[in-house]
Amino acid sequence: FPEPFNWDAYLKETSSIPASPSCFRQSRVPPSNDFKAGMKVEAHDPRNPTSMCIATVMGTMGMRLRLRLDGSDSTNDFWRLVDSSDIQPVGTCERGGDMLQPPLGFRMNASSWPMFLLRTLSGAEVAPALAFKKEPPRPLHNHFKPGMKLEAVDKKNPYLICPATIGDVRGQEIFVMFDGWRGAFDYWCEYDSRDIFPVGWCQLTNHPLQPPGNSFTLPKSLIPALCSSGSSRRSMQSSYRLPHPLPPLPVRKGVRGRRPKSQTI
Ligand code: MLY
Repeated sequence: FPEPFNWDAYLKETSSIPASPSCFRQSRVPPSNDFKAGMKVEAHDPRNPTSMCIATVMGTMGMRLRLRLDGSDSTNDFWRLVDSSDIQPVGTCERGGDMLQPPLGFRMNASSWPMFLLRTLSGAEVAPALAFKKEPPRPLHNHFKPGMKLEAVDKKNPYLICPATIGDVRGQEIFVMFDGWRGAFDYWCEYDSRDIFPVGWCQLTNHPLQPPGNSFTLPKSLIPALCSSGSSRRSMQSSYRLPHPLPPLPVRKGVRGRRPKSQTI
């Protein structure tokens, strides 16, 4: 059984510092999650953001909602925070004189959309207006610096939030690197992305936090030292896309069991 991930110990082991909460577009005191599975909301279609659709809350995790657009298939679920400006109460669209749209890839004939919508909404439980929270303002500037730690959504597996490190900063953009995953899941995003959180956010909001992976790539400069300490040459690999300062070294005793046999250490 994996022990729960402990940020304090990890920050110490890696001698790193967390990005200040003031860097993030997240509320200091996270709002409650008053949504329930089955409730209907209006949501921007992630694949066609100008159109407003009807979505069903499929589940909740911490302050996040797993949403599915009504009339689309189950393979395009997406996640939004309860204080996301991408969601609003059912009826908002119509009150503003706009029309709800079928999702991209609507699984029926377009002509059946009005009837589908009527059926979808008749007798449906809609999320109460009070469940929707105001989106926090964006910080005025990008305060992130390379090496700072954070918690970030894995965009390839968006139900996961994982420990990460700022690898680079360019203007309004930051490079998010997932600790222990050798770059495979890293991405650039805006500093005010809603998918990044201060250290401790998962614990605060009761959302699971993945432990770091156990694959690391070492800079060339450290390879001779390792060779002499008995590692085989095969396991060596030159560095790529290393952040400054360097990512944590994989010397966490007993956290993830033995090293994998692969090229990783
Ligand atoms: N099954 C997936 C999970 C990877 C998750 C990586 N995140 C946590 C950065 C895979 O191994 O591809």
